[in-house]
Amino acid sequence: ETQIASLLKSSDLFPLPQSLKLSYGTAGFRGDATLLASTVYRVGILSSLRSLKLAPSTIGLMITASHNKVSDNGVKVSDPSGGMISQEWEPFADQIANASSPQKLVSLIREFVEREEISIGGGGEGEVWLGRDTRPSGEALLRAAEIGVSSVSGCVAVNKGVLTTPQLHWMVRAKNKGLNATEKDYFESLTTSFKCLIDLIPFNKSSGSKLVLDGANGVGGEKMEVLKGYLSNLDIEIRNTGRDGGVLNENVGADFVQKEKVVPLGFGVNDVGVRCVSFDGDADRLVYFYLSSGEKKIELLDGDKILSLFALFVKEQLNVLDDGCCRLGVVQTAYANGASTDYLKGLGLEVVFAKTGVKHLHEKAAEFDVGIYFEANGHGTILFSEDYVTLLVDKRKELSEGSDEYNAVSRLVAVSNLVNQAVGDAISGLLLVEVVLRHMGWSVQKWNELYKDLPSRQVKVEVPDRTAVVTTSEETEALRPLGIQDAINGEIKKYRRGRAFIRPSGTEDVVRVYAEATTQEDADSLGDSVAQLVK
Ligand code: NG1
Ligand code: ZN
Repeated sequence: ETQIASLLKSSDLFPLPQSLKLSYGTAGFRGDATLLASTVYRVGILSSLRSLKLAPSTIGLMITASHNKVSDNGVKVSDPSGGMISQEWEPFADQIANASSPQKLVSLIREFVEREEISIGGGGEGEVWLGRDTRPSGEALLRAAEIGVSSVSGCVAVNKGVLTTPQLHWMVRAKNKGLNATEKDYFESLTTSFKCLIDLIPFNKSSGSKLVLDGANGVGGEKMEVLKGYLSNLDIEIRNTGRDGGVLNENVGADFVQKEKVVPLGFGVNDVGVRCVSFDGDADRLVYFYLSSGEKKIELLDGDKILSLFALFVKEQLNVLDDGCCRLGVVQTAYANGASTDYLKGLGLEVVFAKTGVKHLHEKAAEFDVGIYFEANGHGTILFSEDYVTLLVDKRKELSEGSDEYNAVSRLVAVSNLVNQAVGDAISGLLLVEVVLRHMGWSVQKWNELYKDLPSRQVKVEVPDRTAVVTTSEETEALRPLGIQDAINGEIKKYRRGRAFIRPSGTEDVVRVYAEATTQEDADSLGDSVAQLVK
């Protein structure tokens, strides 16, 4: 009863704004920051319950709206593994976020606690680690989260300050594994494995040509500056750190660069030919690009191309080991450029498709010994199963130091330490791209030639009810409205290498149309005619 009184009292501090309807969606709750205090407070409560349910365990709560505009904010929860919170808890998240009064909120919590058999007020074993990006609204929202967390008795909130989303996930994962889990440990783990990979490059030991980073005026640029202090062998210039007056995600960052295919602010004619990379606002996505002429248009190396580079490198090591028993797989979504899928299949790789949203890709990648996943927008990582890493470490003991096999095993183990095993991470992704390019002796232009993207086009269609569109599990075919897929197929048939699909967005109130063909004109025209069918 004291627990209930405490919840009623604290929830009075955070009334629900009228007309707010929230859904946990593909990437947590997001919206205008001024409306989110009650939501974040409630997610604080949920995180505490999650921690008690899985006791003893630490849960992560991240305050960010990623690539969205600076006046937005959002909140998402990390499970002890460092992955997104189990999808089984999403309906409860939706319910409490939308509960219309403190009484309603408390009764929902009460029911849930009973059903899930969560024991509250026991030994004080609940712990939630909080992080936020650089948004000005983050500080106050973090306080709301702290109040939510500690209103559940026996739970403590630990403020970890400004972090990238993947840093918080990494730290939560490490903590639950009983490993060193500070931000410094994160940087040390990355730099140690990066140096190890650089030392394993057969010939070229040069520090490579200069890389220029667009930090999206967010947390990523700031953290890369810290990391730079740990590294002597990475020549990197960091722009759009947010300190020079630029606005978060405004005409900068990975989302802007990938969607608009033009240079971000702060880049121009002087950068022609230079290798450049953009992070998004919370540094869980990256895309590379370069300027081939003095114009604004860029050559984009998106998530698909990063995936292809990584797959090639991992495959090369496995070939050295002649290890037929390692199951290497890659996971893409329907948005992956068809040319990338052809390329990957051409390498003899197993390619599987998942629904949009990294939690779906992550799940499928985890089924392999080594599973590589990327969304075209630059969010992805490489997952190594624990059994496979153990096998590699054991195998290395039998190999003679310096042999090709020994080096290949060492590279794979180092990659498993470098690449964030919890979520996609722009910082570790950048380090691995830099390693692989130096290993291959490739320029960014040479990397871009792995395959040529098919022209594509995306259209957003506003409809009265986007849930009227229901798709197959891989989202490549529409089951509903009845008959629409036949009509889409009819359009596709008119184009050489035509491909198109529709799906309801998980983050916006629209139906998305994707179209691809051999010329831009054809892709545009296919996209437009499919959009007409949706209207
Ligand atoms: P929706 O709105 O469900 O298409 C978008 C992106 C996803 C993912 C999520 C989360 C596209 C086509 N979709 O999802 O890849 O990043 O946002 O941020 O880019
Ligand atoms: Zn992001």
